[in-house]
Amino acid sequence: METKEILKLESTALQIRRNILRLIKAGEAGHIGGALSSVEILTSLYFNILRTDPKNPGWKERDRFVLSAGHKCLVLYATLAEKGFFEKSILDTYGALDSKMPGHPNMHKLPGVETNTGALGHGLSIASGMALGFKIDKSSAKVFALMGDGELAEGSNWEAASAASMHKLDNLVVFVDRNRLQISGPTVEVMSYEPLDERWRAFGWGVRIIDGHNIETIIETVNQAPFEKGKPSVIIADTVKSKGISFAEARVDFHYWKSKPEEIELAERDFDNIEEQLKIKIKEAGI
Ligand SMILES: Cc1ncc(C[n+]2csc(CCOP(=O)(O)OP(=O)(O)O)c2C)c(N)n1
Ligand SMILES: [Mg+2]
Repeated sequence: METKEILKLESTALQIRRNILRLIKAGEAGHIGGALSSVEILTSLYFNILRTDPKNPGWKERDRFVLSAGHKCLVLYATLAEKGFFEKSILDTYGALDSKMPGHPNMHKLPGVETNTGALGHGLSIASGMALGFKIDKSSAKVFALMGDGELAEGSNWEAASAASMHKLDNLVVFVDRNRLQISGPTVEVMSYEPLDERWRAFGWGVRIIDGHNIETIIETVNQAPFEKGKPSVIIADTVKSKGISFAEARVDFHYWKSKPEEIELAERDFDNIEEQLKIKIKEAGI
């Protein structure tokens, strides 16, 4: 990929982080950790990979994105807003009773949300059903899903994983956001599913392990899918929970953040620093 394109996507990722903070400011709380760890994944999907049309969210041939770990909704809302699915002012309604952006995504309220999620362990079944439907319809549309690593403790996922490989759903690409934490502690201590790559392979999937914050790697990896002929693909993305907010990074107590105004200010300063670094990179690249 061209440096210019990568830096543009990194700037978009920063803007999505700023949108997430705007949501937190409005609602004064939210699932920040898993939202921030998956910013680069959603940036790559919505700004490079997915065939979507924000002005026509119901376009039949569009690719589908299923946010299986629905509590990560802040990153979905922030990305859809950045992509132009709706006015950014809606971000300021987060936390209000009648908001189109509830604590878990609702497809009947907000354009661009493909399915309702929040109860963990259902998204992979939904995504597999969509992918099977596209096969039956002989559609070229693809299905992408994002799961949390803690979410994998739900047994229903493994039933869906078996079905997806049995039905040869090579039009399905799943990300596991491996930030190594879930709600109450490290995933390996709460309910370990390591080694994840071997487990997915045993269930009949093509597997890649990547740096989940490297946009170029994410895009190049997705472009290689299906990784194995006739198999669904899973990308295990190694990430840092709360990535971008220095005082919250890799801390389980920031799974859900009840924010204080002075913490918001600190987070804004972190984002300003990221912006400064990006400006230097852009200058160095002569863009
Ligand atoms: C069926 C179900 N059980 C429990 C919960 C409560 N819950 C919300 S988030 C979470 C932890 C998820 O961890 P992970 O999938 O690793 O998400 P991330 O680290 O990306 O935030 C739990 C247990 C839920 N939403 N659904
Ligand atoms: Mg996790």
